[in-house]
Amino acid sequence: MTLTTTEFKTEFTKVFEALYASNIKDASSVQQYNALGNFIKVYSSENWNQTNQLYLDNQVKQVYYFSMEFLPGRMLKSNLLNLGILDTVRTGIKEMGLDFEEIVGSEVDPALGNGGLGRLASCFMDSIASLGIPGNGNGIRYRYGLFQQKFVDGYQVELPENWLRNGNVWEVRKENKAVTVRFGGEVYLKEDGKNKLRPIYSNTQNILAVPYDTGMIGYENDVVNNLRLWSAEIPVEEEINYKTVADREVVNQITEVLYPDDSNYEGQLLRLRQEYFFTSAGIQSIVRFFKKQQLPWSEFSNKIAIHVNDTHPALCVPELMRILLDEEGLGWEQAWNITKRSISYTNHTIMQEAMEKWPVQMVQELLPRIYQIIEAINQRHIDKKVPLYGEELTYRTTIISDGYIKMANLAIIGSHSVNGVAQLHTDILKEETLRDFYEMYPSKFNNKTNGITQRRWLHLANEKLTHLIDEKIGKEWKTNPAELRQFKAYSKDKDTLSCLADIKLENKQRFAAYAKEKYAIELDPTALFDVQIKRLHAYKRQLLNALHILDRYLKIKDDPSLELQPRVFIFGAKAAPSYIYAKQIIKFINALAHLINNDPDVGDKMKIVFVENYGVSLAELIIPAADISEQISLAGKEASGTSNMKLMLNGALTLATLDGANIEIKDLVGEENIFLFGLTNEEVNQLNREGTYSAKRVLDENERLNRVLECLINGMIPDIEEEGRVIYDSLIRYNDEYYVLKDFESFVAAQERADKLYQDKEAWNQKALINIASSGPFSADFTIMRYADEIWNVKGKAIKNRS
Ligand code: 26V
Repeated sequence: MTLTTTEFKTEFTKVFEALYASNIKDASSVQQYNALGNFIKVYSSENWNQTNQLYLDNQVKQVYYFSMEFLPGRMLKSNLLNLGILDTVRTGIKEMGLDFEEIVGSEVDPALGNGGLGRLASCFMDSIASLGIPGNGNGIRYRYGLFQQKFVDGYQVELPENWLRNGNVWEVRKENKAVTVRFGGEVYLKEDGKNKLRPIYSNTQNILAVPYDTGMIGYENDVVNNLRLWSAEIPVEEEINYKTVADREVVNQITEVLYPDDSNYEGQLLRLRQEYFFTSAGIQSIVRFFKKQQLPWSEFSNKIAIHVNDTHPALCVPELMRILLDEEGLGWEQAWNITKRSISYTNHTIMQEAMEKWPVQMVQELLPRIYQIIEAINQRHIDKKVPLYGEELTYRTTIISDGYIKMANLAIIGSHSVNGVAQLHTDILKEETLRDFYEMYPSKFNNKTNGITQRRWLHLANEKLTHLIDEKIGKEWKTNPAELRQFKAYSKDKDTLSCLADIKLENKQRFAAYAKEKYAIELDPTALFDVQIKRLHAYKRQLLNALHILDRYLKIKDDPSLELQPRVFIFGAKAAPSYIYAKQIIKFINALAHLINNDPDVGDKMKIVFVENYGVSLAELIIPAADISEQISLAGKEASGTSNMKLMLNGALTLATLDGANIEIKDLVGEENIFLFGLTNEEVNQLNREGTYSAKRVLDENERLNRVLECLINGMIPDIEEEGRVIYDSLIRYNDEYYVLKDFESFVAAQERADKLYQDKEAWNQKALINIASSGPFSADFTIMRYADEIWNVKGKAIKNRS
């Protein structure tokens, strides 16, 4: 199916007129965007329908990716790219006298996730469709996404994110596919006359789950998969029971807003409701689809793979058991085998405070039948494992203990595969965090290092670089990213290196224009752009970055004539609204930025830009403009990281600790093409074991660091009296939990190496090129092929050679 520019213009005009009955030139860019979205929907609808039909007719095995969060980013351009009509449409729009980029920019970026975990889910949806793997996303259609972040006097202020204010062209409401989800009430088991126990419910609250489907368009392969997001509504026949506004609110609340905390578990009832809501709805719709095919139950796990993205959807385990036992009348053993064989689980964090556990009483009251099933799973686990592993080890692995239900334990026991998201992370799971489980089920554990879609993060975000690569090595890499390695052959080619430098400069100019318009900051695009973009968390150590900036500032103040490599420090980070310390770090960095950006002694030697409301769209602007990628978490704490991969793909050099996927980056590019510093995971463990670390001692031994820390409390930085003191205390009084001071010196040394190398533009560009050329293995396409082969056992349309 090819589309000519003329055909596009005719069809697009028709769609517009049908929608708005007016002249397109008078329309707002939102209206133009809406019409273009509708055009794309019509254009791809046949493939969407056919893909569904094909899966059904051939009874192929399908994956269902359950995730509480998806962060798709704007979809207009990526859909055009994947449909193979981006250039045609862009030309057509231009010929019509309209502004393509303005139309693209008027799409709201749906922030239905917090950070890495949600964005990973969306990269995976893109790769699953692009590999032609029969796959579906299952999540929540939040009415409000992650809060909008504003800075007021340098403080983070949160505003509601009404992402649906202009409607949403991509979704299709499917009320014919709605299901009912039951909460609360009482339940008892009753003999059904056929020797089976069936649950009898009373006083339950029944909620209608209505799906909204969005097409996930594969890259030039005619595949359109489905992302299904559920919305909570009052069932029509129960309207009568919801008399007051407050009654109705309880229902609407379920899918009202995304929880903005990705760092700290809080046992909130509404969150548990959300988790069960989308899990139950998803599992019900899977079972309904399976039954339509009239296959025996023994075929279930041959036709269906259910993936649990972190523990948030771990109630998949008891919910599938419930349906198989109670509604389909299967026996326990058969139901349990089906459940385990179908479900797999990914762990995304080892941070103890983020591990989900629910108070027994809460689950008992909200989900009485589910609780009975969890209890039974737990009891059978104990009965089976005590004889094999003894009481001590077995009781450390129970699902229910100390009055809580441990969601990771439920996910591990109820699944056939448990994976970490980078090699080091998986090793830590096996040896430390989940050690007891690894002893019990060694073959369940496996690693799947994260990946990113090169389509959004290179083709779309950095079109110029994409063209350069195409020109040098052809287009094969687009469907087989391992081919990017061919680009290495140009690492000594002066012409290519200078093109690379020009492209980087242009991308930096683009960001500088944004900074100027938005924040009235004048940036020198020839300065070194140093980027740290990720959620604000103590373990990610934005503070270490800021202390280094402060150290540079003091140097300039000592000697304003000092020759220093000019740098622009770019931060993007949201803090969870309840994470006070993280918010204090934001205030500190903003205050520092204010001081430095306005100090005439500094001039162009340093500028700091802390962008407001960091998200997918801003990432697309910042990443192509980066020279340095800051990946400076305390070793052992960052499960993988994914901005590290995106920045590398765009030619930034990584400055990093040996943590998460940074280690794999190092292995791919070689130590000479990365700036490493800091403690290793083993050294951190040893320090923790010894318990003799003294931050105060580090401070006493380092005059430079001492001066830097003094600035937190001596009034030099205006307006951070409280924050400066709290941060100072976290380092000295509370002994620097994340070894910021311990790693300071080696961090500064790494920064100095970077400065020095930047003086030699050719050497720098060479390393940038090697980074780009080495990033193929981080394509999410490869990650997904491994999930497909090793966990899900599903086949794609055309699986290409692996790296
Ligand atoms: C955690 C929690 C825990 C408490 C309940 C609410 C809630 C909501 C979200 C999360 C997600 C935290 C886990 C997470 O985002 N992990 C990140 O996953 C990335 C993709 O695997 C990985 O690259 C990052 O290193 C990891 O921090």
